[in-house]
Amino acid sequence: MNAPDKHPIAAPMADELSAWWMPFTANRQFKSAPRMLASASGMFYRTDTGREILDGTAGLWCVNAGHGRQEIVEAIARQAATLDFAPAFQFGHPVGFEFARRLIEIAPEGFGKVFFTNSGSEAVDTALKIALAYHRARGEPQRTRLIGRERSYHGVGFGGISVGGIVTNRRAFSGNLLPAVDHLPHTHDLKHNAWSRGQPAWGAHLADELERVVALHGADTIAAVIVEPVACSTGVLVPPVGYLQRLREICTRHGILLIFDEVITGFGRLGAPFASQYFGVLPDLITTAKGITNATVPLGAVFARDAIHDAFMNGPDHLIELFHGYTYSGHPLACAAGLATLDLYQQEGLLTRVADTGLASAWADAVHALRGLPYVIDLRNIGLIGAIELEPRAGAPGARAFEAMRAAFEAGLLIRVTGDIIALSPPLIIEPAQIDRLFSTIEQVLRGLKG
Ligand code: PXG
Ligand code: PLP
Repeated sequence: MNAPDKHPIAAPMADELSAWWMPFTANRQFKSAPRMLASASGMFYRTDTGREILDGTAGLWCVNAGHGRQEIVEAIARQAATLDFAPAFQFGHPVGFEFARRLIEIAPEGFGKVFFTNSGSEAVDTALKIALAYHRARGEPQRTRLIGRERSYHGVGFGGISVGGIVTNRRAFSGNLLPAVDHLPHTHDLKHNAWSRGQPAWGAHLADELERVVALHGADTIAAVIVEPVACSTGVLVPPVGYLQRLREICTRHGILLIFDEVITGFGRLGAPFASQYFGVLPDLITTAKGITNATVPLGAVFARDAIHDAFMNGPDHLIELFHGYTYSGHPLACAAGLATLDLYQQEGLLTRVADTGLASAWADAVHALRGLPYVIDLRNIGLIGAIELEPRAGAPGARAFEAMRAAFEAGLLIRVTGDIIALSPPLIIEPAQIDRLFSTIEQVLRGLKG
């Protein structure tokens, strides 16, 4: 504790929050009026002042089984005491293999392999790299181009922001994004698909834009197309009827891999384990994270069809087949948390609860009952996801929804906003009375907006 003069004691309060440079946050605004979540249980957070906050967003689209689940807490503690860490490069551990086997049981048909990462961003970068290396392994190394979509979010790695379609996430880094990338148009157009209940009828033809991109660049230069089956972060853009099927057909016709980014849609959000099963469309690779451990320990995973993996399994058997991996790939604590999470999902039927119990349709009714409230210009829903699009305030885009987010928090409800869109995605354990409470709070907030 020498040289205290070089480490002046911070002025209390203001500086207590200064050290954490917060992610995707208006740091100065937050630190001037913090919204502090101190504990959580079931459907609720509790603030540092003891106020109860209904979780309308499953944390950040990830706490699918609700908060503080004892079985997961205990599994993590047991694993930490048994095997805290083991290298996964050239060594292995039982819980990693067991979790991969269990995941395969709920995966879409033909998906026999799992590659572990620590986040969705890493899962996306991993899937893009597998796609490039796959074509090389098969003798088509010139397939290097990656096709993303406007208004898509694929995390924040350089790969993910390159194929991603959010200008604010790209602008500051635009000199050094991946070079061989193109984008499809997004499918959201209020002139044609406002007030859609579930999938919009209009818009399947937008998948044909992939044929234009193929004609422009040549199919033999394109490695993969990556899309979120439902684009969630940019405001809940639900795929038009037939759109994903058409993307699949075009990719198959041209030997292009199709990657579904299911970081949000995986693990029951739509009422099936994966969106691939919900929509009846089989991609070649699936990226996941978030709900895979109920968000208790960071973990991501890429699911691969056997044929993708098997294309790498040649050459001398002492050689590494894929030069890729993370120190914490398949971390024992994350795998133990994931196994306990899967047990809960299965015991409580959570991966299909939204579809099986009529929850999706009660949810859709509740979302669309907001029609006519102040500033609401669109409502949309799918599975246990809802979006309320507000008319932007003149000259201040985003301000109205930001105000709604702050007001909702004051009223005891956690919502997520992007631009002037409110996104809702509560834990899959939500009960009807809590759906009522959620939407009556939203109604009160919208009626209270100051203009
Ligand atoms: N792909 C998709 C489709 C995602 O939704 C990622 C990749 C990246 O995952 P990680 O674990 O690296 O964050 C995501 C993450 C929001 C919000 O409010 C969404 C995400 C993350 C944070 C906030 O919409 N999605
Ligand atoms: N940077 C350095 C200097 C490293 O040694 C490593 C891993 O050994 C990394 C980055 C990558 O870290 P991780 O494997 O956790 O992604």
